[in-house]
Amino acid sequence: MRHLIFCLLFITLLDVAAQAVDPSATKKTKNLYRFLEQSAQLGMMFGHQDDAAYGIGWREIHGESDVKRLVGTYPAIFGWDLGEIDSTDNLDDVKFDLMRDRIKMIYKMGGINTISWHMRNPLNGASSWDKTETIKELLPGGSAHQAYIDKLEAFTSFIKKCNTLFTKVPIIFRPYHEHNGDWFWWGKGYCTEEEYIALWRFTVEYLRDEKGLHNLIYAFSPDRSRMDLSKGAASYLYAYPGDEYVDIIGFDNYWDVGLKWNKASRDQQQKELIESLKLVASVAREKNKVFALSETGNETLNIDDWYMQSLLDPIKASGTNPAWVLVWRNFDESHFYVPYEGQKNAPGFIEFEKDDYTFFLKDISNPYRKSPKKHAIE
Ligand code: BMA
Repeated sequence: MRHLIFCLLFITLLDVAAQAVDPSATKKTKNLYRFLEQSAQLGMMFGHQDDAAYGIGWREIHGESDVKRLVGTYPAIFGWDLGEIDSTDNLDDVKFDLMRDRIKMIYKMGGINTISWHMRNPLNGASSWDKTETIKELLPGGSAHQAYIDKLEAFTSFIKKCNTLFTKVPIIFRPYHEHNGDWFWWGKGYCTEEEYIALWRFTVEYLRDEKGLHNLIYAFSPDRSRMDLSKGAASYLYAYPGDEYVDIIGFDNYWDVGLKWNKASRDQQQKELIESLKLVASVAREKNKVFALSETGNETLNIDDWYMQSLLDPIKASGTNPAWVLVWRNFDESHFYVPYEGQKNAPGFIEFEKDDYTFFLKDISNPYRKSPKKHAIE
């Protein structure tokens, strides 16, 4: 009987399981996607940008991690950025060779890698914060189309260098993030919705169909500060590339968790975090996609009990089950998002890690295997 129930449940899950953008995705990539979907039903993975490359007071030490220093385990999700991919170091001085080695190491220890891309403007070489109207020039026929192809070639060669002897390491790729904001050259105001969509689709098709990369999971991530919660899904879906081109319905939310420009009370911000999570999760549900809080954090963590009260409690209260939450990088004592020993949010972060709902590396079993051990469906 128990066996029958298990089979029925499994069939039901197969039926409703989200489909990845790449039908030819490698088995391990499909398994990872399934893992993200299933593990979200049980808890939320924690991620940290550049965690394995540097932290407060250290750089490039193999095995080191600010998260591990404090709680004894690594994050489950490791964020990386490919800005300045055509050079030897990324925009935050992470050597690409080191990044490649760490990505493989993380894969081997059963962690998950996600890549964002603060891409320099292929049209004029300026930084990603450039405000020149660009995208139309990157599309086929545009004056910088070849320059854009060169970027995608550099991307492809980096992704291939992350392959191990036997595996094309699955990676969650999150390009052109926060595009509803006006701070990047791919943002609102510097291109039309149609152009943004065309660039996204061109990119997916080029990497998947021309370059044969079948180890990518594509994440879409607008910014909460430019979403009008009263407008519902439409405000999230600005320049949405389409269900065939997106695997993860994510969003970046620094706004409702104590950003200095948000003058609303803490209470009000908690309410709006809950509302924003519900809104994006409902889009994900309707589209049958995995939902994630792709970036959040509070720079320098001066707010009391930030991890529990500003982040975890509202997430739990929302009942939305994001697959993961990723906080930004620990550069130095004036720009960090994970506390260090002695910092006032250190005890709260330890509590956050101990909570049954949060998954760090020690809490997940191989996410690339068909039936994850700890997360077997029973
Ligand atoms: C920002 C800051 C910058 C960094 C950029 C890309 O939020 O951390 O210092 O260059 O992200 O990582």
